[in-house]
Amino acid sequence: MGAQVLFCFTAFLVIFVSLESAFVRPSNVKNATDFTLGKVIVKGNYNAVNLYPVKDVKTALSQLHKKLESLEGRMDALEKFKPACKFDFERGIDDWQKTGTAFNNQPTYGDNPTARNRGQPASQQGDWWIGGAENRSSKAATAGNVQGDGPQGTLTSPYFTITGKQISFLIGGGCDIKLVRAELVIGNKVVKQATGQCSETMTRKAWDVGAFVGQRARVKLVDVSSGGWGHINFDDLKGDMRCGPH
Ligand SMILES: [Ca+2]
Ligand SMILES: [Ca+2]
Repeated sequence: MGAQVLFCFTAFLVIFVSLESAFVRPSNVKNATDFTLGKVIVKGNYNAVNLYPVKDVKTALSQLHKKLESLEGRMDALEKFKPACKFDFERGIDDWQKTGTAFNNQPTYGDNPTARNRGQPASQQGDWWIGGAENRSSKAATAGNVQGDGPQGTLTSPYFTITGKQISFLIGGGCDIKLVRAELVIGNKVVKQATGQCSETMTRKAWDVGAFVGQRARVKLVDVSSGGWGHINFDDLKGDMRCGPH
């Protein structure tokens, strides 16, 4: 009987020592189920998972971090291959968003002011442009038709990202910037404005946008006038800008 007790005690001692050596707890273990690996807190029954030395985990996290940085660098590199933004309305108003009725007939085809002998050529880029007072939304429509200054509304571009110092555009129509204008909008803030010269003829204007590199922006055409010269003309927005979600 004494020999049996001694055998059982010895067997228990061997098993206990084996278990303790198999599951070495880190010094910062507060209880049997939680422990930390650097800043990583692992919760649960760690007897049921594989344990790795802290050094290995830190090495693995460092390698993962480097791979993520490399991937981010590649995505930045791909960004440079995206085509630059250009809004010239040669294929319609694209994804520009309308409110009100001022821009219902847009874009306008051809030099419609000259077609009605206005004496102020539109000087548009290509065949299509935004002519706030015009009413010629197809080649087949009667040349020279107008909707006049009465309608009011806005026309807002899709988002683009500013990538450099300058964007430019053709602008004409009214000349009261309080009533008819183009705005550069970043977030909900208007950071630049421009208007025409009380002539249907568009001329190129540029905005210095160097302070906004990397920011998402939109251009908004505004017409809140129904009086004389209560319209805005616009075309060929281009420059240091890229389209897309970034
Ligand atoms: Ca055009
Ligand atoms: Ca108007």
